Parts: sequence; structure tokens; C-alpha cells
Amino acid sequence: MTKPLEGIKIIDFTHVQAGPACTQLLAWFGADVIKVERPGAGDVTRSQLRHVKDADALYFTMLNSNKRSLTLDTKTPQGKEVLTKLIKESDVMVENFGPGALDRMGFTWAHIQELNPGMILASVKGFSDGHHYEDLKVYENVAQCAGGAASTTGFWDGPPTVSAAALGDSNTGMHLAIGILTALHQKNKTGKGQKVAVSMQDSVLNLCRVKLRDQQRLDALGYLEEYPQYPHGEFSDVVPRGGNAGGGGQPGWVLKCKGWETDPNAYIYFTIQGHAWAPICKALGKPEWIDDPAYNTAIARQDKIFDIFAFIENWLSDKTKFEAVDILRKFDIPCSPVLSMKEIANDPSLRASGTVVEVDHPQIGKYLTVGSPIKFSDMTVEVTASPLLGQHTNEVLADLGYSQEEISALHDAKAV
Ligand code: CAO
Repeated sequence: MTKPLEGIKIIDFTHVQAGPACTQLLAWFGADVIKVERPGAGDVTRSQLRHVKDADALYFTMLNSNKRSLTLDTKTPQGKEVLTKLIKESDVMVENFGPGALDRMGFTWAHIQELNPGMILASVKGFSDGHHYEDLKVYENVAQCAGGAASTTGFWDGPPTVSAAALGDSNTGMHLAIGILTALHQKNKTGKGQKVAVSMQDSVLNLCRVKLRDQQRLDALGYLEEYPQYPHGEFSDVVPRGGNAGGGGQPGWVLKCKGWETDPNAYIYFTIQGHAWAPICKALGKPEWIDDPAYNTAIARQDKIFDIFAFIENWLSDKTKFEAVDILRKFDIPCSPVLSMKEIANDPSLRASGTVVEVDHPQIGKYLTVGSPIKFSDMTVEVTASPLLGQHTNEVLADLGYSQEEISALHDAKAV
């Protein structure tokens, strides 16, 4: 079975997480992704947080599966020549270097277009072109702070808080993948490539859009009715941190279940969605709340929301998080156990769906990774091991038409 992106050749000039997450996704879907890395060193994540001495670290293997690795020193004349050939033969080049690095290497967008007018150049930067911080190098948490996630995450009496989810890195990579596929679709019609640029700040903000909604509601009203601060707390002129309240507007909270005293994840997330109120009352054994005007609307409940949560916690106190969800699901109530990474790693459903996959690697043996979260009816995504540094150098050079002697000369010159 052919894969949808088979025949698309991608120069993967990415490192760390934001860029590699994008190109890994495209490789899963069939693109030939050639990871270009500096000889001797490679992507810095190969050696970051290793758990097996001298082997590629999980940080690398979990973001670079299904790719080929070409070592190339693009600052040498011979390395530039190889890159030039590669550009002429490829469809997409993806990079997430620091600002200006590609230009300093001699590969400006204008030059790339001269070499290959069909080329799609896809870039991740911390901030967008022309932004007053465009010169900054950026990592994950920097982007979460710049994109509005940190100021709106956490509890009102604590500091701004970053999320464990890679909102700045992998999320930006996913945005870039959408941009690349869009540009490829356009190229099918026009034959022309284009530059696709995604900033980490913008990608974080795109996920914080409801908080920009809330800022405007706050400006207009002076309060936000679904936040825990309403009606008793104080609002300033900026969107406050709402703890575990639902960001979209559905009041909910993380609630303790049986065993919370010793298990840090013995909790469920419980949403008091408007339409779920009647089933919730039935499940909790409080049918009298269904039509009681003091309880039957979200706004009526808000001033006693923590009393309601305390009542639910009392109901949960003799139930594990899994037992509680099994009861609540029968009433069609939106909820979930708070799952630890250990529980996720061992979840049979996630294994069966290919979302958690076991991969065999020549240096570190078997390890788990997150497979494609996107499922297709006509394609099963197979996750293969990430390449060792330079594993495909000779193969890629031969594909480009280099003879064995020329390949040896490139090695001797330390260009590959
Ligand atoms: N051959 C020769 N030189 C190479 C090379 C190769 N194959 N690959 C990279 N280099 C060079 C670059 O040309 C650059 O050289 P100059 O600065 O001298 O022009 C140099 O390596 C450093 O590149 P860099 O700026 O990308 O790397 P850094 O470690 O200093 O910064 C990072 C890392 C991530 C902060 C920066 O790349 C960045 O801001 N990227 C954009 C935002 C981003 O993607 N951040 C998320 C990363 S995931 O958390």
C-alpha cells in the first residue's frame, strides 16, 4: 500500500523538538525525510538526558522515527555543494535554526528559490518576522510565557505556571505540518513553492484563544461569571488564573477520589456542564437539585460551586477514580480519571490503537513512543526506529549521483 506522502522529499534541517515533531509526522505519512546533522555531534537531543550510556537519548528517538540521517557540515564549500544538490531535488526544506542562521549559511530564501522555484521552505522561529522580539532564540517555556499560556495557567494565589504539554514545541511543529501540507496542495495547482513560517508565540496563542475572548469580556463587564473568582473574589483588569476551572466555560474541577492521601493521581476531572446537570444530580443521589432554582442554572450554582464540589468529593471518597468514572459514564457525564504516565504507558486501548507504540532501537533496545494521534481508514502508521547519526549518509549521497570516490573525498574533507 502506498503512503499518502510517498514521493515527497524533505530536507529536515531541524533540531530539538519543534521542527523534529513536524518532520516526524510527515515521515510517518510516507515522506522521505532526510535529517541533516552536523558531523560528529548531530541533533543536541541525541545526547540530552540519556538513560543508556553513549546511546541516542529517548528525547531524540521519540522525535525522529521513520527518518534517514545525513551528516553534513554546511559551512564547508563541499557541504554547501551537497546541500545545493539536495535543494534542487527536494520538495520541502524544514528548519528551526536560531534567527538568521540559514542566511548566514548562505541559503537565503531568494537563493533557495533560484535553485528550486518549487521549493517549500518551512521555518519555526520563536517570534514572527518583524516582531519586536524577532531576534530572540526561544525554547518551550519562553514561548508559553510569550503566548499567554503561563499568565492564564495555575492558581490565582500562585505565580504564572507553564504546562507540561509542549505547547511551544510540538504544538508549533503540528501547525507547521499543516502549513506544509497546504503549500504542497497549492504547489500541485501552480507548480510554485513558497515560504511557510510559524512562530512559537503565535502557535501558543492560537491554543489560548478563549483567554483572549475572556480578556474582552472582562474589559466589557469587569467580571467573568464562570471563573472561581466569581461572585465573591476580586477581578483586576487582566484575565486571572482559574486553577482547574474549565477554560472553555464549562465549570469543572479536579476532585479527590479514594486513596488521594497516598496516590498523587487519585483524582478525576468532573465537569458540571449545563446539559449534564440533571444526570449529575441523579448520579449523586440529589434529584431535588434538578429543578431547584438555587441550582438549576450554571449562574445560580456559581456562588456555591465549591460546596457542590465538596459534596461530590464526599460522594467520591469511597470510590477509586476508575470506579467513579464507571458509574458516571452510565449517566453520560463528561469526566475522566487523572491518568499517570505509568497508567498511560500500560493502557491496553492506547496500545491497540497505535497511540502508544513499542519500537526496537539498535542501541537502546525496546522503548515506548507516542505514535500517530491521527488515524486513517486507508493507512496504518508504522513507527520505525530513529536513524543513528549519519546512518544514511553514503546512501543519500549515492542517490544524489556521487560516485564512491567522491563520497570518500567528502568524508576525507570532513564535509560529511
Ligand atoms: N553544519 C554546519 N553548521 C550548522 C549545521 C550543520 N549541519 N547545523 C546547524 N549549524 C549551525 C548554524 O548555522 C548556526 O550557526 P551560526 O549561528 O554561526 O550562524 C549554529 O549551528 C547554531 O544554530 P542555532 O542558532 O539554531 O542553535 P542554538 O543551539 O544556538 O539555538 C535554539 C537553539 C533552539 C534556541 C534556536 O535554534 C532557535 O531559537 N530556534 C528557533 C526556535 C525553535 O525552534 N525553538 C524550539 C526548539 S525546541 O525547544
